[in-house]
Amino acid sequence: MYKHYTPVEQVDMTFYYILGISIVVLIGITIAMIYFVIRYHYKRNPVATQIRGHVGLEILWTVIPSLIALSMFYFGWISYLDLRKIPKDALEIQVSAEMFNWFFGYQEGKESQNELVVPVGRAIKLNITSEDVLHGFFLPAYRIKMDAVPKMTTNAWFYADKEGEYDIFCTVYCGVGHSGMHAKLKIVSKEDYERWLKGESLGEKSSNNH
Ligand SMILES: [Cu+2]
Repeated sequence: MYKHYTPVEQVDMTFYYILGISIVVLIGITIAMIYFVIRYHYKRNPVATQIRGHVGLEILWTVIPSLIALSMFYFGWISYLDLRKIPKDALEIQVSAEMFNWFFGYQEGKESQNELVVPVGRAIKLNITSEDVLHGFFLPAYRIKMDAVPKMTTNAWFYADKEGEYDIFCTVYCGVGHSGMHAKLKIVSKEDYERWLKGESLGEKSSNNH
């Protein structure tokens, strides 16, 4: 039913769903607590009331929270599946982490450092690895976070739907330069991407902005 949503939208909807339920539960519990504190204050209720078990109530407060927890899992699971379902026509880019830089390798033999350049309107598949220690590839704009592990390749993908610049961070403490280990994702037009692959720099066009 929500198949047409992107993984980004799905992750966000799951987040707001869980946040919404948390707020409702927080308010509900707080109101109940205040009510009980006042209603059963010792002046109003000098002798403690003994309450026996109530099967109906117990079933209710077991079943309802279970259904809520399961629904949270369901939305999380659905969005996770789409984050893992890499489109077949995705453009593959090699990502390699090394203290304290990100290196990107493109099909045409082109390489770049701390600058991931991709054409707009394409699904991008990242094959991520590390040359030394554990790093974490984090692209918050596309809700992607994936470990970069030495001697192993992990994958992540995103749909480059909008031209622009986005931050890439390392999320695993990997040494003294960890906090400075970031890169930029640059989503450019198809033509700019082709030109860039052939060796032209991207800056030439954006200097028109001045
Ligand atoms: Cu790192």
